[in-house]
Amino acid sequence: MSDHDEAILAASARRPIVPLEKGKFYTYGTAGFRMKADLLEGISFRVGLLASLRSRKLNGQAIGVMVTASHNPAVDNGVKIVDPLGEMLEQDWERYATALVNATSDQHLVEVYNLLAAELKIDLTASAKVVYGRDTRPSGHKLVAALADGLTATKTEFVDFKILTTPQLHYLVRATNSEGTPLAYGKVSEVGYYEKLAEAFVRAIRGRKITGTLQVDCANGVGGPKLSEFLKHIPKDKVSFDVKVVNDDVLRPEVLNLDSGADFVKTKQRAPPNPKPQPGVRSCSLDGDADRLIYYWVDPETGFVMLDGDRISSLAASFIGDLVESAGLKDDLRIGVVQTAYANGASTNYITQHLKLPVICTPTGVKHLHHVAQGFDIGVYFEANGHGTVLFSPDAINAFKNKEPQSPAQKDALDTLAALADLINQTVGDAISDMLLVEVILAHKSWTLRDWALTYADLPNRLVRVEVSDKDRFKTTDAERRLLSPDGAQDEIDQAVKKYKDARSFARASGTENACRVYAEAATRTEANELADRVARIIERYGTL
Ligand code: NG1
Ligand code: ZN
Repeated sequence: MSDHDEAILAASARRPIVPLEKGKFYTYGTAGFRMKADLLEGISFRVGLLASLRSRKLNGQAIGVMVTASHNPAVDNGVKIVDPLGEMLEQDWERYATALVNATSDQHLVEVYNLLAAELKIDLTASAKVVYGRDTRPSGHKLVAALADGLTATKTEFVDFKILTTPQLHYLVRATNSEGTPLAYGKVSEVGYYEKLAEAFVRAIRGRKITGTLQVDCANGVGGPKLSEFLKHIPKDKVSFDVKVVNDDVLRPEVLNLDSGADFVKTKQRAPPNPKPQPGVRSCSLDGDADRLIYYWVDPETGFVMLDGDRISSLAASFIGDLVESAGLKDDLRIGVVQTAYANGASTNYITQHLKLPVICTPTGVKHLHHVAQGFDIGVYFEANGHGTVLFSPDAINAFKNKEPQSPAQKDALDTLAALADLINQTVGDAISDMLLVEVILAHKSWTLRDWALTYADLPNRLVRVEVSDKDRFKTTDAERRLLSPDGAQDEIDQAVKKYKDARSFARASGTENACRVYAEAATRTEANELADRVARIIERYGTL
């Protein structure tokens, strides 16, 4: 038993876990622990214990904790752990988090804590540090207080960065751990984040002109005030960037993610109703914690057109691929694109056949994409829902900075690449950083959103949510593109897909909700809808057997 025991026991009694019905457990999923906020206080406290263990295991490096439920309604919240380089918690540790959170009593919690420390050979007297932040949800306040109790009980040093976007917290974790080293990621402050982005943005734009106004819908989440703050850091004499921030009301919690935001736009495939969409305006939406981004405009002739994560991915891959070629680095650096099964088939074709870049498909959840993207010198990864980023290897960054340019054009390409490596958040998908990337690319290419949309035509597609009695019976293989069980379900899906042209469909259990998701795409809208319905019925039938 450690000398933390009594403190943990006492604090745990003040931050109890809400027991679940028999046989049910809390699990650390794709998005950490996420549920109704009133279930989360005890969980947040226990996450504090876990974060302290993780920091001690990693020689006192700072671990991050973010309190957010992203695009979910205001009554939800979530707690997520961030590793020292700003990445998602290492997968092995998810089960330790799950074990702590499901301890059945205060005493049992202390036992699990000490058991983990022993098993993982953690010195509980070593120093530990945690940095944390939260989005604008009112429940966040109570949850970080519970978290701080866990940190205090375990004698962990902590910094409360208050209200942040999720990517800002990831930035701060990495900045904290790299401070004073040759790999310093940036100043350890929210202002440091703005300064880094603004400086890199000016360098990446290189005097090119951004045309027209960009309207940014912030889902009434934390992205609104943070984007407004960022904009103050752009030097007006160097870049003229006309941004209209809308849906940035963070004072009324009930409007968070309501009929607005990247998730609304992507799932409803239409512009938010407020403010009333004006034809031709270049627009984009962030989600509630500003780590997803979707572009769109309402065309006076054809109506709503959306540019989602797949589009951002192919735009970035194409632009960076061209720059690498102009910089004379094509033979030195491997560029690749990472997608999930939800990527539109047309985007995959465009990237492999037109851009001639390799594409790897991984299971859903950015931790999988991020990991695979690290295998390239330049790894572009996005989920179709608009979460993603571009990762640059140390070799790539070294080449941008140190390669001797053979011509002014080569120098220009190298300088732009170096600026992009600073502009693009290397820790996690970041809607504000990704938005600046898109604006830089459009300015360089002198493209409108229509020019961008013309690069390829999306296959019509549909995503359906299907309620089932036990989603865990649905097991997948091949990066979630095929069902292994229940027996016979995949055969039926295959038969259904065969009936349609250019069709593809798959079903999987959601990692964040108690349901299955069915995705279908086909040559026409009618066919895509019909196929989605058919497969949804198959899943419904197997789901209630
Ligand atoms: P689930 O619920 O596992 O489908 C959803 C998104 C993921 C990811 C996570 C985490 C879809 C189809 N799924 O996962 O891409 O973003 O939430 O937020 O968009
Ligand atoms: Zn989010």
